[in-house]
Amino acid sequence: MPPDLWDLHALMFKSRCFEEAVRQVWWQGKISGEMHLGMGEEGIVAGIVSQLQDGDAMALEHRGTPPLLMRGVDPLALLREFMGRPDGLCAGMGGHMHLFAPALLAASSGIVGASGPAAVGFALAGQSQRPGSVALAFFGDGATSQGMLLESMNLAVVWKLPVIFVCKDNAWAITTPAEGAVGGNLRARAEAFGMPAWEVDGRDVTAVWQVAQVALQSARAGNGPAFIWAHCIHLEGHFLGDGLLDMLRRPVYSLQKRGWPMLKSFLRPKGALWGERIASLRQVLSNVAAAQAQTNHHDDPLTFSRRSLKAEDPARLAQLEKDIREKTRQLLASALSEGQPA
Ligand SMILES: Cc1ncc(C[n+]2csc(CCOP(=O)(O)OP(=O)(O)O)c2C)c(N)n1
Repeated sequence: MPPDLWDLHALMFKSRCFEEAVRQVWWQGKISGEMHLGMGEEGIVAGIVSQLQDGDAMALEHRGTPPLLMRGVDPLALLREFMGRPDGLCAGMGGHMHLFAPALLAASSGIVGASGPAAVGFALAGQSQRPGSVALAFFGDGATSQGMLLESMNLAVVWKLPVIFVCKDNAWAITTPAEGAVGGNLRARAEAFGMPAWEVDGRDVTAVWQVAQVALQSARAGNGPAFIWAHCIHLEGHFLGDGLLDMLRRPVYSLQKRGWPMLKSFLRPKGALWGERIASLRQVLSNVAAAQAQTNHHDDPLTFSRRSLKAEDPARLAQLEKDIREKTRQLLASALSEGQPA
């Protein structure tokens, strides 16, 4: 049966609104440390997570908020966690990167590549304790050459483990472009390990859903792991306050903060040759341009789903989004008005 785009859009939009609220709280200084959002990845996450069943597991990386929300974690517990509160999902000790929802068999880690071994562990346990279940491993392109991830893929094939390896490829690992760090073709790599692999446009939630359906069926039937390579963008750059995006969004502030140190190092009497300095400066400018391309709303998965739904029933779409916005507003208000628990 084809997926219901209304349901998938609602999942994606809930996640988007929640992360917009998180962004607001972070800029207010009420969340300490870094904050990596999944804005731009929702098409990939919704297309896959919406098909999980009881007993399935998720091993997540530093962008764990959308999958956890879509799997049903209490958003208030998540927001409290990010704010470091003792009544948060992990008693305020995990922050946004190290989350654990035992009832949903979901765990995240900020160690790049660690979702591979964690998913293999989930799948190994699932094979004997929850036959027919699967484990997801979500990771970015920056993790694809990590030894532990490649070892996990190999082990999953050898032991025929029901793992779905999902690469959410935005073509960047912080400021390192994938073309300078990832050799070969990721689909061919996975196939070389002996697992079926698909490449899909992560902006298109329906396309992801369809590929994931085949991958999940295969893993549940005992055929071993599968690999999904999905392309996406990150609308907020690598993390909130991303320096490259900041140069575009707050040029005056950025010039004050970064312009003078950059000029000083550029003009230093000792150091690199002039040609190298100019090349470095050019590299920074081209990274800023690339960061802007990452935030192109034409590539937003919500723009994609909205286009189809608007054509079908604009009033229904407006109402759906209004309701979700209102619920998120109430959630945020209640989180911000709470005192610390005794
Ligand atoms: C083992 C390890 N090395 C380096 C880092 C620092 N680090 C955090 S996020 C990141 C980039 C990850 O890029 P990617 O996997 O493509 O995910 P994205 O942030 O683009 O979603 C790096 C290098 C880390 N957390 N863990």
